[in-house]
Amino acid sequence: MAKVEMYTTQWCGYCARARALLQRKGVEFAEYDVEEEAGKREEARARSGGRTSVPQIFIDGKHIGGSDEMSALEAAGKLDAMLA
Ligand SMILES: N[C@@H](CCC(=O)N[C@@H](CS)C(=O)NCC(=O)O)C(=O)O
Repeated sequence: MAKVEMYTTQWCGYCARARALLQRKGVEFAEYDVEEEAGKREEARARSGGRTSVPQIFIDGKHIGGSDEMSALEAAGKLDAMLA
């Protein structure tokens, strides 16, 4: 099973959407709240090449992007292979 990491906030709708997609698939993921956990906002920005929005999603250390990008991978039928 791939290692999935997601930088989020509690109130963000895109985060809720990304969370729901992974949960629907039964995928476990580590979630870092950039508002609650010290240093995580800066870490997310550094790992994502400067992006400031949440969520920022990583699969096996590879930057996937945000919720829209993960949904696009799902729509293209590519996400399951990355999560396997
Ligand atoms: N297209 C992005 C949109 C994400 C987005 O707009 N997130 C908002 C919070 S719900 C945000 O972080 N805005 C602040 C910013 O862009 O710096 C995605 O699908 O993840």
